[in-house]
Amino acid sequence: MSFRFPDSFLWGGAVAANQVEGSHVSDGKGLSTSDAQPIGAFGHPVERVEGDFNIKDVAIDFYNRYPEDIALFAEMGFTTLRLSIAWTRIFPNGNDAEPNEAGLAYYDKILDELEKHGITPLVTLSHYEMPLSLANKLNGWASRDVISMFEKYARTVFERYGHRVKYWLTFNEINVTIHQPFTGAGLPVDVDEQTRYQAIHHQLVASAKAVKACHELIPDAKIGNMLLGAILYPFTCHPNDMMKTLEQNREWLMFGDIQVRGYYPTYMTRKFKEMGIAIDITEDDKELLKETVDFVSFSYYMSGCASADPANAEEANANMLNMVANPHLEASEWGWQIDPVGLRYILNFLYDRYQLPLFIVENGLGAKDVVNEQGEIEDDYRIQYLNDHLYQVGEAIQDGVDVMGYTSWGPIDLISASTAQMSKRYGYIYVDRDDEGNGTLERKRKKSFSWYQSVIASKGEVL
Ligand code: BGP
Repeated sequence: MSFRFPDSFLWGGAVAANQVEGSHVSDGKGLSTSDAQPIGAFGHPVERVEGDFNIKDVAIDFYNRYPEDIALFAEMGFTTLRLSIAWTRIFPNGNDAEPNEAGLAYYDKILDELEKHGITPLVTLSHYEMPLSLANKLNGWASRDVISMFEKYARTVFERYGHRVKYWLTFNEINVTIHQPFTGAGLPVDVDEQTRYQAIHHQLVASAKAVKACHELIPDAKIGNMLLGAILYPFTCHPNDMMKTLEQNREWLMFGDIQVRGYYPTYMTRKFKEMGIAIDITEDDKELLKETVDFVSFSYYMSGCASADPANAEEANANMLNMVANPHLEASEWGWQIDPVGLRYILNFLYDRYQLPLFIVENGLGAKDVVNEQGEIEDDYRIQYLNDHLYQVGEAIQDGVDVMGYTSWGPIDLISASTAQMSKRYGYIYVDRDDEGNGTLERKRKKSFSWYQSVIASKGEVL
């Protein structure tokens, strides 16, 4: 591409506390939903059983090895790193009277390290975890009381880090509460629809409270929402498939519409009525929802199709996002369909809808990498995937979309959210650890490492 990305474009990678840090009870940290999952990240074992193996207890030991890892990110030329703060490092039980100073001090050290390398932090307040004690006692976001607890946590970290963190996100993939109620929201897996949507409402109000607090406490910061950008195409051009696609896309766009526009869209209030759901929305809630985000961020891994044909219902129901496979696309080993053009499409689509700056905060290819006899990892498939997607980001920018930056998912191998495995790898940096927890945790540059380095150095010109 002879196109050069704008100088202001932020280049980097994205991680989440529970998928990299480990040290799950160090320095006073409390347990979170993600620590209570010995098998299958999205399960619902609320009780942590002593002696159970949870791969995230050590994860990739970023808690101790962050100086080496951040130095490697800097070597690739990162200008930004997306990371999350673990709520339970700051408030171990979610609602403690005082914050845990050791937890606060840990993120000071991370931010020092980023500053040393000139890397701009982009911080997610809540990435797929909530204090286990709130999940156990209150069913997590089902309780309205959690809103003020989250606000206190958000205010605490804004006050502590606001002088040097200028980019924030509220909830990671907030729309996933529709599909996976436990990990991010602390709800029981068999939650009824009424409770689920009430909990979602509480999360949306809490997100708006965080936006308000951020604007008050750090006036020069920008805070965004974060959506799982699961864009759907119609399976055929049948009008019913078109309508089905519109409806299914609105399941996730509802979150963006509320967080950007400040109120529930009518298509949603109609749907609630049809579902027999009555959400408790107070006048105060309505006022708060008007505190809207400064930018929209999203993850993008795949696209899929929506079909109104009952013949496709079984296929759609078999996966979390109710997608029907697109016959024109290849898929990853985990069945995620690879669609670089879809990234250009979703960028244009979201920009047309919201007219706000967009940030791609996750994108990447999970794969089982092999270390060859020379000790090298030749991940050409990953280079191909990322190259093709970034090329389309360049196209979208030329279409006129305001794109703030790109952080690929898992720049260093980490624990997969959906499988709780180490072997689904995304990194430019290999970590020597297997699904059973064996390995030295040694870091190694993959082939994609120097590729990404050259992309950043050339501001996208080599794509
Ligand atoms: C997103 C999550 C991340 C991450 C990624 C890849 O949905 O925000 O936490 O893990 O997906 O998914 P997986 O790890 O399941 O491959």
